[in-house]
Amino acid sequence: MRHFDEIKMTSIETHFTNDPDRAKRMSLKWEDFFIDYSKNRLNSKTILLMCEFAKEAGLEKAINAYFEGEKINQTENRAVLHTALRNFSMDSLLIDNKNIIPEIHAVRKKMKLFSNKIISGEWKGFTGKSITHIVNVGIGGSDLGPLMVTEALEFYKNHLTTFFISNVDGDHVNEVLKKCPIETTLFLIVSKSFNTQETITNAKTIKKWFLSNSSEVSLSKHFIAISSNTQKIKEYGLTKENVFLMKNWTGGRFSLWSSAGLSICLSIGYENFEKLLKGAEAMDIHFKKTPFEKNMPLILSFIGVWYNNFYNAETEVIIPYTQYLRSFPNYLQQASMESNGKSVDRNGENVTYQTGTIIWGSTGTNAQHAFFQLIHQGTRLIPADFIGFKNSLYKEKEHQDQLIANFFAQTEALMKGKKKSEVIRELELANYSSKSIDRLLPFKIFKGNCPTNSILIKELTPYNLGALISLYESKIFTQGILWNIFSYDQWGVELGKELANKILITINSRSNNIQNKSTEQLINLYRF
Ligand code: G6Q
Repeated sequence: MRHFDEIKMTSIETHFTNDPDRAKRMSLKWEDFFIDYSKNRLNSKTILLMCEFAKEAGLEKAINAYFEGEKINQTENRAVLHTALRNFSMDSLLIDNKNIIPEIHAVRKKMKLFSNKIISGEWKGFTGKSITHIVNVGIGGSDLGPLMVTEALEFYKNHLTTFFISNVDGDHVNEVLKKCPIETTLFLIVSKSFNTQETITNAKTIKKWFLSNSSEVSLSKHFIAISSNTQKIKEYGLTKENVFLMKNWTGGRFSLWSSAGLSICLSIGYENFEKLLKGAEAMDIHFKKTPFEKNMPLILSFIGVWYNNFYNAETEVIIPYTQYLRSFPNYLQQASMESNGKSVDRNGENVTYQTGTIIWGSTGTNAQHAFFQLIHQGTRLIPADFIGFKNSLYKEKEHQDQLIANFFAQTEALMKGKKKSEVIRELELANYSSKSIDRLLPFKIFKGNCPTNSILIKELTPYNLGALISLYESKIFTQGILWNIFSYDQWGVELGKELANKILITINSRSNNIQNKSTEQLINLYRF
């Protein structure tokens, strides 16, 4: 706190004046990644103190426990092992006295064989035609990750058309079915629990649609289940050959690395899917082995905590300067907010400080023409992560130069703002009268001093995307340790699932077990 008081009034620009080497010192390089975090309201001492804080919080031990499969998801008594799904060097990892690695390899092999058959056209639908369309049916973690990655890697995509159905909104499922040829569409029902209302309802509707023009025996040619609930899959009508198993140590929001990522594997082929995993593994190794002060996920997590808990910033905005990453802010929103949206610490006590940051964002340059106004001139402090790629995939130099110029210009403008003298000079040059200048001045001044991290990556490849996702996963993990909360349960989400079922019973039975007058009024309005 003393350090915060010392530097809180120092602007980012003044930090640059005080330390001419700052840009170099506050930049990190790793493989194809470059992170410049010098445009922040902090100095080297801040990072040093955050490193000490992390040590005191037992981060090193926590990282080992995480990767070694200790049951760190204590409220559900589970290990958190999405990292094992992308580990290519380990032969053995014991969970409840069972080595889980051979099983991971077996699932990956099954994904490889299956996706090869679908992509090559060897797998035939019920009329003997090859598959042309893939539909992923799932919600939350069983949707957001696969959707985001499939979009992000569109450049590497094969001939298969891919759709995602998530919402229980019947219009959503019907709009997608309208575009799916029944003879050549493969449905992936992705639900770890196979008990999620939205997914099961959509799966039943799709099955009915399918059976209206084919027979039960054809189901196995068009439906795949990805789940850990073998009993429910059987009830749905699928046998073990059409099942890809998920394990309970794979958290939904971190499941794209598992068989839940089958839609990714089908879209870009197994080799590219493996590259995605390998990129994530490489970033995991960086996270585990790099000293705190040079560690990318750690530095990002320190900066997040710094603004959240000292400057009381409430949100963080993510701006990828590529249209491919249009769903990345959405994906991170779940990964971060579901993990760290907790108000009870690891001892079960209410926390006395802010935890999970609100994550939002959209692509640049589009966002510049929309909500950037509030970041530049609004009343709130909104730290931003700018993410860009040095090379564009179609090598459109004119476009890429403009895109990157906007990225750099915005981080510069957010930091510098526009000073009174600059505004006066600008208006004088445009021949404004001194009266008009006085009147316009307050509106045209930008206070600046808005913090940004610049994440510049060589190219959007499957490998680099894997590393980017893993970078943020480790940031989220670290913040959970610093805030002393459990990041891997989601009781708030479970509550939502229960409540909807209760109201549904009321709607269908016409009885009334709802206590609240407002809810009752809404139900009545809907029913009659
Ligand atoms: C993720 C959450 C949640 C979950 C969905 C779908 O971590 O637990 O988003 O992924 O509720 O759950 P199922 O995969 O069990 O259908």
